[in-house]
Amino acid sequence: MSEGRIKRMKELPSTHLLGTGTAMCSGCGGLEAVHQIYDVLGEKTVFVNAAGCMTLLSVYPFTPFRGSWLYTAMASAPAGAQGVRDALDILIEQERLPASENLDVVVLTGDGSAYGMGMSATSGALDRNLDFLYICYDNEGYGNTGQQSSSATPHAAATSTSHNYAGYKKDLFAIWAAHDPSYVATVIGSEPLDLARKIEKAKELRGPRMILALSPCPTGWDYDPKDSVEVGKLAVKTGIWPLKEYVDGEVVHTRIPRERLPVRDYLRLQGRFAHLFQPQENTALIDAIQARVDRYWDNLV
Ligand SMILES: Cc1ncc(C[n+]2csc(CCOP(=O)(O)OP(=O)(O)O)c2C)c(N)n1
Ligand code: SF4
Ligand SMILES: [Mg+2]
Repeated sequence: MSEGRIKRMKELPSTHLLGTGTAMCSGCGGLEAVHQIYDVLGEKTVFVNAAGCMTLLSVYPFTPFRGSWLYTAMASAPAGAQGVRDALDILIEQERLPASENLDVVVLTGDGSAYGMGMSATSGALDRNLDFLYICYDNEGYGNTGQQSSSATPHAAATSTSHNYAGYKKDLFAIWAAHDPSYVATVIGSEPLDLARKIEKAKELRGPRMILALSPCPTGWDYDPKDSVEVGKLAVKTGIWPLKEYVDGEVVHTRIPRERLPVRDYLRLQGRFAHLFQPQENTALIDAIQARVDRYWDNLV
């Protein structure tokens, strides 16, 4: 782990890493996305949250949420969502709750749960055609416990459990689309109009819907918090994070970076990739990362 990242982690209140405090890191790209999503969804929601950084948002009296919140273990948020949805449906059917007070059930989960621990519970909820919105803020690691690698960690990234991550980021968008749900979309906080349009669309639909938000994480990715928006924009402009949606069996790209910037520009800003540039540039590995991105876009045409 780089000295910059160790310093930033030491500066956090100790409660942060224990998941029991109220501190969020400045420049948190996940928080930026969740804030924008909540602006569109509003208060008539129940958030069912899998343990992670965003759990810190629920701590009374500091919570910015004005609706309801249910905390679950990492793997269990979709099961919790099923229970809440069933309870609301039964109360409305028995006329113990007016239909006007119905709530949207929203899972809020990190990538550790979404790509890994919670995958089986999520697949089951999709099979049952559960009416819920599933938001994954993807900071590409177990952020709350010190950025251990997850199945969302990109190839070659340094994490607290890998100097040079050997795996490849799982394609969660494709895994969801294979279940043929109502809606799947990728978003990023640095593209707020694209994000708002997709949340509005998801809000109008019923059945399983996922919003997958790449979430630049200054603490885990090791860059200056002021660069969060820039890192997010580069993820889109280099083609590393395709903005797209799946609806009615079709995948549509909502932004196509016609003249893609080199992936170097994105990698170089982040301490987790510093070993690709120092003490000397690992050209072969950077070229291999570029080739995977090029292949993705070349296969589209
Ligand atoms: C079953 C289980 N194992 C471990 C933990 C401890 N834990 C709490 S948050 C967290 C990291 C979750 O990572 P992710 O889902 O990516 O969310 P992030 O912390 O990055 O926001 C872990 C391992 C837990 N709560 N439950
Ligand atoms: S560790 Fe990353 S995702 Fe978690 S609060 Fe800090 S910046 Fe946000
Ligand atoms: Mg995470």
